[in-house]
Amino acid sequence: MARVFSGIQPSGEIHLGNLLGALHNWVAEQHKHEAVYCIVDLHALTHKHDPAQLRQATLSLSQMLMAVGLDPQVCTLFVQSHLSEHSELAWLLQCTTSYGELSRMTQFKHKSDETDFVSAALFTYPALQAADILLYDTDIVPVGDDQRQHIELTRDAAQRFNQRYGETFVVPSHQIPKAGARVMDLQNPTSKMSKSAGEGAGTISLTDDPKAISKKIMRAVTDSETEVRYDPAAKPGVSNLLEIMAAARQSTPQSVAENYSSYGALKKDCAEAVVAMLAPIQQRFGELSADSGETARLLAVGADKARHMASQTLARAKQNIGLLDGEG
Ligand code: ATP
Ligand code: LTN
Repeated sequence: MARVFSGIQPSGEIHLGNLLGALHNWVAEQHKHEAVYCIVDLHALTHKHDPAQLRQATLSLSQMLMAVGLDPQVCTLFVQSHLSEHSELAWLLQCTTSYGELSRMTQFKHKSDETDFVSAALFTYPALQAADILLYDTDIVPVGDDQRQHIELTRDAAQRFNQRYGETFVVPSHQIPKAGARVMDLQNPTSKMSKSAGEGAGTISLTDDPKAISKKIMRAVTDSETEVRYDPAAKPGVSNLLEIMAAARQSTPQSVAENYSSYGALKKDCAEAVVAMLAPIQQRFGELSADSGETARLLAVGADKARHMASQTLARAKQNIGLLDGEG
């Protein structure tokens, strides 16, 4: 059976882009394949953070993932830092990934422009991401469009390692959804909706109440024309609303566009579709957040399952790269 792996950072409020670009696919994949999902708290350390907030965000993100539909009985759900294997393999992959490759990553260029302290780990971030993926002999990585380049780098790193040191890793492929792969900021529709940049009028958090959701969508930036048409280059704001509706209704942006002749009607229906989609998620999230003890227990079970898979791959990689066996 094919194996699916993906990760999400506990770096801020989880938003509509995360849901449509990644999590919907995660939920569907858990029933089709063997699925492993990781809350990548080590990745969240690459930028400025508050320690207490990070701990809380990790807990509440795991509850939100379950509320969205991840079932810890069906998939493996765990926290990255609960396993030392991720950091260990990341070092081996830093040694088999070049400075030039890492320098070409657009996420690094973008994030390093936004901060005054650029950590070394922000630069080597994709090697840790490659370790996450390769540890689980992953075949498929469901992600949003922004992660395409990181998955390419993972493939290159796996192939290079295999060539230099013998067959060690499965070479994975990305899986990017047709609608919702790149949800844009509602106020700035040429930038992606983002956790770290978010929490303003341009980002819909999965915990926003119906009033806030409607307000944000009704105030979304569009353009000075009136025609409802899917054309992301010429009409980024309107196309974003069409994408969101298409993803919420399992349709295509082009066919959604055919039903509208005014921006007002499109916005109203888009807001309704988003509110209806989030209502059951918010209710389950409320229930799950009431029992943090149970969440911690489920995450510990997830970490045990993950360790069982990851330790075998790490041992193989250490052996093949030439490290002396320390077991005696
Ligand atoms: P940050 O802004 O802090 O980088 P993020 O919002 O990009 O965070 P991640 O944890 O990095 O969130 O990503 C989790 C998943 O959500 C990834 O698969 C990513 O591709 C997807 N994703 C993130 N933002 C969007 C978006 N605007 N549209 C579609 N998918 C997205
Ligand atoms: N870099 C990703 C988060 C991430 C990830 C992963 C995604 C870390 N490890 C492994 C897929 C597979 C991001 O910024 N969205």
